[in-house]
Amino acid sequence: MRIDVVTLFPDFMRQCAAVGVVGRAQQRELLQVEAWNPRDYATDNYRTVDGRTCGGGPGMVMLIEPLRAALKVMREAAPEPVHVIYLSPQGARLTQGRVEALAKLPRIALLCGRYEGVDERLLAHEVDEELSIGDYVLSGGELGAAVIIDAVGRLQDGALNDAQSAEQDSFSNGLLDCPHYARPVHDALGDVPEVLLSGDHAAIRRWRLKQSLGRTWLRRPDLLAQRALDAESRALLDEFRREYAREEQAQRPSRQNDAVNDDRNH
Ligand code: 4GX
Repeated sequence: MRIDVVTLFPDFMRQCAAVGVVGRAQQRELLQVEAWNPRDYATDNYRTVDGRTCGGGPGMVMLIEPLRAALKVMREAAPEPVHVIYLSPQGARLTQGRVEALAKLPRIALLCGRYEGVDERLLAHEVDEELSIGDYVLSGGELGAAVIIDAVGRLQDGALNDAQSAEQDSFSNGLLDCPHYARPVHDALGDVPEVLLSGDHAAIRRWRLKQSLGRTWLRRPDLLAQRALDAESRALLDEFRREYAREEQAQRPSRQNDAVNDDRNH
């Protein structure tokens, strides 16, 4: 897969894509990340890329012309049509489902805005999709682009080792991940749960699924509401909830969590 980034900070984007799993994916030629600087396509002596907002008020807007020229050269270097994504808080929220779909495309481009954003006419004509990485305001689209490159890059076939396999990730099955432990088995911070040392693979699988279900129920009940559970999962979650209620009663006789738990019990 190839990802083109249109950004005023091409070196930063290249460095983001050079580390860890994603950097290795590039070395293995499973992924290619290229950056294009609209400043290189500005035509005036000052290499201007921004202008005052029409209608007045503070702030600058990225100009059509340098972005259009950069996108044109980028598109001409591609044998196939390129799916262009603009990063902004006005976009649809990025999800693992969307990441998985993007990871299957041969080529995407990420358009990074700075200042107050990009001239709306360029967005209307050049952008296929607007995505947000979350409900907060960044100073530019580059960190959003880095998030997409990372999430999509690690899903390229051969990028992950077996041990890191993407199937066990949080969200790949719509649930949060279970807890993980390594040696030592006994430590001042606590012991590794006994079932994980039992060698009983069926019991370990059930324990992990139960923890995933329980954590999702405790921390992200919105995810559980979107998902129909099979009979085994329903039984495991029931077990988790009964154990949790028992521990809660033993440890915290206070009533202050009743409202929260009432919520979860529906
Ligand atoms: N998820 N930003 C875009 C420029 C901008 C300003 C106003 C449109 C309107 C962001 C996010 C994000 C900061 C990128 C503002 N564009 N990107 N930039 N949240 O906050 O992706």
